[in-house]
Order: sequence, then structure tokens, then C-alpha cells
Amino acid sequence: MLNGKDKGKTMNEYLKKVLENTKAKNIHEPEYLQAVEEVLTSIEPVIDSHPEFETNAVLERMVEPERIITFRVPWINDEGKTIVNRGYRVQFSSLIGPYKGGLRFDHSVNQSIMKFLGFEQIFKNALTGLPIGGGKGGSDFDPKGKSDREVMHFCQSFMTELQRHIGPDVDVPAGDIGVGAREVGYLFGQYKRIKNGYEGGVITGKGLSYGGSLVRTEATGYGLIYFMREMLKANGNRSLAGKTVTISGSGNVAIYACEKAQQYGANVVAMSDSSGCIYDKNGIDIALIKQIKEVERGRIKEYLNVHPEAQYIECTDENSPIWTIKTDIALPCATQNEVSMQSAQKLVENGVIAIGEGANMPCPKEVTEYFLEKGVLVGPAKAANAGGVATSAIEMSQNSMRYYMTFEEVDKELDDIMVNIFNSCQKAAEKYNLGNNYVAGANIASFSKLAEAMIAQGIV
Ligand code: NDP
Ligand code: 2IT
Repeated sequence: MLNGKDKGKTMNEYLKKVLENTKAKNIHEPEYLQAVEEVLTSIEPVIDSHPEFETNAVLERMVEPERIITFRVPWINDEGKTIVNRGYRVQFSSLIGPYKGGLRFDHSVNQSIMKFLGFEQIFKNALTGLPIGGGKGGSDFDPKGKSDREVMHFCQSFMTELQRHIGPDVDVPAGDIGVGAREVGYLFGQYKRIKNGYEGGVITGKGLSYGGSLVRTEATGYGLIYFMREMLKANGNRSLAGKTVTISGSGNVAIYACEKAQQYGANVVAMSDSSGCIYDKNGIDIALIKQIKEVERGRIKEYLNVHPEAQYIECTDENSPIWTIKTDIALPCATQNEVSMQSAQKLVENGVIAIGEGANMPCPKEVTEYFLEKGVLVGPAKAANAGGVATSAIEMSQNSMRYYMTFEEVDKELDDIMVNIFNSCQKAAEKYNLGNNYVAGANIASFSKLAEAMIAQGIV
């Protein structure tokens, strides 16, 4: 992620060597290599000025997970058939706190996706300023279309193995794609039953009735908008009021990004799911989206049953139709690599001014570089969607204190954290003359902190 002026420069030899070795060792893990390459190529100025990183093998250690656990998850479906899924937990880095990161339940889950998410999480968690390391887990089990009984049985089987490896001071999972309040409840219930003790801080995103934190549900989406607010303010003193916004996905992150953007006076005109997108020029009816997605677990197309004046555009290839809609601000909040180069060109052609990454790695590196070249502001995932995990850490603190904070207290803390994260990205970008390249800024700020912690702790 070099700035224009550095483009002809040959790559730092140490960086080059580590990148090549990582590629050779992980040749079958494209998403993981993509995440590593994105970080390593953007921290070159820091590597150049710190030769001790090479002597301490900082990069080699940063790209090698401390531990990867994979396990069999057998369960019985409603027809009485035994199904076997694969479970994962990648305990990537405990440098600055217990492994921390969500669980993803989706048919696409594999080791490459788990490792990319775990790797990203290390840097994201460092940016929050809170004491949390990096991890990620999940399964190729897809809750979509399953009954509650099937989901419960799967979660109980998954936790029966996972419980050996986690704990409030060891590793603290949470939700991600396909893992929401229902799944977290079943997972926590089984953990508590096996351990014969209430260890609230072992998982976050818990229900409010049994140890969850206010604002955790809203946190990733709200945090994304707080980050966007800061980014717009710092670049021409602009605001969200009156801006047109499109948001991909209609899950946890997308819904609360929409809610907060609307509270700030933005006009959110489109949302999506993996089948297609809806366009409602009058502004998305977010109460209806919540009803369809959070309560009925339905498809976004059903929005038209209530709002026939809206439009539904089916998704037919890798170029999601939502990015063809004219917008000022685009918030990819669905999944990795969801913004193709063709979509990016369309967004720029239509005058987009800012991208806020709610999803993890929604833009491939070339797409991010293209946006930056065209002067589009980019709020990178590690920074812009860190509000979710930051609020998870606030949930852990409340569990340790056996105490509950009010909605206003948690929301204020989340807002302060997002302002601090934006400031760290901006400061790091300025220090290395990278202008408003917050993508590089986020990577440099978090990497610098982690490298210092790694050297201080010796060769482990
Ligand atoms: P949810 O499961 O609640 O929602 C996911 C949404 O994305 C759904 O609308 C889903 O549509 C859509 N989606 C999933 N896969 C694809 C795909 N391959 N193509 C198109 N659309 C897709 O997940 P979250 O909202 O929790 O997570 C969304 C993103 O945000 C992920 O990248 C996650 O890693 C990231 N994230 C989540 C955080 C959290 O706290 N939950 C924190 C930080 C980042 P459909 O229903 O059709 O599958
Ligand atoms: O990607 C993420 O940061 C999450 N899915 C949230 C992780 C957490 O531990 O709250």
C-alpha cells in the first residue's frame, strides 16, 4: 500500500524475504496471504527504520499463529441423520491479552479464512487500546435454514470440544457471520454446564439477561459511523447529514450502521443480502429490516411486500448490484472481497467520496489502492469496525467487576475509543508522510505497538 512517490522503490529485503517464505508455506491459503501482504507492504517505512525487527524475527513470528485447533463436530439433524462439520479456533497472538475474536458459522469457512480473520484481529484489537490478543474460530456449519433445535445441538457439540481450549483469561470468542445472540446463548449455556461455574467473561455478545453488555449488539455498526464521522470531519469538515449512503449486508453490522447513519441525518437508500439488494430512494425502513432479518430470519427481498415502491435487484455474479447505485458513502458490511474492481470503478464514476469497511477485508488490496488513487477516503476494516471487539472488551470488564454499565456509559466509551482509533491512524499516516492514507496508518500504528510488545517479551 505504497504512496505514489514510493512506487518505483525496491522492497525492503527483510520484508520481501518474509513475504516470499509466507507465500511458500501457505500456498493454498489465498485469503490469509492476501491479509498478510496487505499489512506487510504497508509497514515498509517502519521496517526500514527499525533493523532490530529483523534480528528479533518480529515479522516471522507475527505471521505464524501461536496455535491452530481443528476438531470434529458431530450432531444429529431433525431427520435423525448424523452430520459431521469441522470446527476451528486459531489462537493467533496473545501478545497483548487473551486471544480475542469471533466465531463464524458459514458454509465457506476454511483454514485460510480463519487465519486471515485471526491475523486481522491482532492488529484491530491492538488499535482499540484495550488488553486483547487476536484469535478467530468457527465452522463450515451454516445456521441458515436450520431449525432452532439443530442450531442448539450443533452449538452444544461445538462447545463440548472448544471448552478445553478457552477461558476468560485464555481465549474469549464472540459472534461473527452466522453467530448472533441465539448461537452465543447456546454456546455459553453448554460451556457453563460443562465447567460447573459461571465464567461470564469466557464469551462476549451474551444476552442482557445473563451477563451481556448494553451496546454490544449495536457496537460494530455504531462504531463504524463514529469512525466515518471523524474521517469526514478531518477532511474538509464534512458530515454525514444529507449524504446518500449504501450498505451491503443486512446482518448485525449493516443494521446498526444504518440505524446510526440515519440518526446522523444520512439517507440510507440500499441494503443487501447474498441473494440481492433493495433500493429504496425514500430511505431504508430499518424497523422492517430488523423484523425481516433479526426476528423472521427471512430474505431481504421480502422488504418489497411492505414497500412495493422499492426496487429489488438480484445478484448474479461477483459484482454485487448494490455498488452500481449512486452514493456519497459506501459501507461494505457483508464479507471479504465483496467489492470487485468493476464495482469500485462504478462507485468512483458515480462520485463516491468515502468507503467505510464494516466487514473484514471487503476490498482487495488493488481496489483499496484504486480508491486512494482516486482521492476516495477509506476507513480500513481494522480501524473502522473495531468498535465491536472494543465493546466486547468492555463486556469482559463488566463481567470481571460483576457490574453493569448503562447504555449511555458504554456508548460514550465506544465513541471515545473510535475517536482515539481514528486519531492513531491519522497520526501514524502523518508521521510517515502518507497524507490521509488511513489504511497504512492503521497498519503502522498497530504494528508498531505489537512489535514493541514482542521484543519486550523475549523470544517466545
Ligand atoms: P451477519 O451474519 O449478521 O450478517 C452477514 C450479512 O452479510 C448478511 O446479510 C449476509 O447475507 C451477508 N453475506 C454473508 N456472506 C455473504 C456473501 N458471500 N456475499 C454477499 N453477502 C454475504 O454477520 P455480521 O453482520 O456480524 O458480519 C458482517 C461482516 O462484518 C463480516 O465480515 C464480519 O467478519 C464483520 N465484522 C463483524 C463484527 C461483529 O461484531 N459482528 C465485528 C467486526 C467485523 P445472507 O443472509 O444472504 O448470507
Ligand atoms: O471481526 C470482529 O472483530 C468480530 N467479529 C468481533 C469480535 C469480538 O470478539 O467481539
